[in-house]
Amino acid sequence: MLKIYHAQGARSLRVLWLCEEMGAPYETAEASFFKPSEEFARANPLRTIPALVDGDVAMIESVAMMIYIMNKYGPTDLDVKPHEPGYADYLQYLLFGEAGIAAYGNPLVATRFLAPDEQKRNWTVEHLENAIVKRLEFVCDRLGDKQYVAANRFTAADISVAYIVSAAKFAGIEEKIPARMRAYSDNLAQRPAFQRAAAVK
Ligand SMILES: N[C@@H](CCC(=O)N[C@@H](CS)C(=O)NCC(=O)O)C(=O)O
Repeated sequence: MLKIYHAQGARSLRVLWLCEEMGAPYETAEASFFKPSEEFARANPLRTIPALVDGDVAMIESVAMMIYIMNKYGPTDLDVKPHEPGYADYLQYLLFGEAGIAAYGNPLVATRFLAPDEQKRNWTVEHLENAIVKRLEFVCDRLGDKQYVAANRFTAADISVAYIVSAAKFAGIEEKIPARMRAYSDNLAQRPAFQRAAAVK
């Protein structure tokens, strides 16, 4: 069975949400930044969350985990196939959710919680906040009045992109999330699978 090292609010939410949508069986194990268990440190020597163990497979990248689970435990409509309209958008947003958006949040979280007080509002923090907002505005422009980022249906790309709204409070950018982005994410948050995943401690 899939074992997902998880902490509430961390990117493991993406993986749990996907499993809940697919009905893929999984168990969670506690992952802590501050007091990593030996088991978690073995599963992910970088100690970033999530980590995934499936038999002798071990993974440390949340979007790659989603792709792995869809391919291994699918088929699922959360995935868009090359012959389907929206395939290129799907791939782009699936990766953009992490590489183009959430990754910018890590230095913000670190600076907010770990930097000395006089360095908490530095040039880089402002630059990263603006970079995230600019990218969210790009997503909002492309969304227009659609509910989903690709293929006119709910896909793993939505899970990838929407994660930033759940993480915004840790990065200190809650107030800066564009209203359209919040509406998009609020709509997705009504999905029972999201609610089950978000409730996992
Ligand atoms: N690209 C990785 C990023 C993982 C990551 O940075 N997770 C955060 C929590 S959501 C973390 O562990 N941060 C602590 C650190 O960077 O040391 C993924 O998508 O899984």
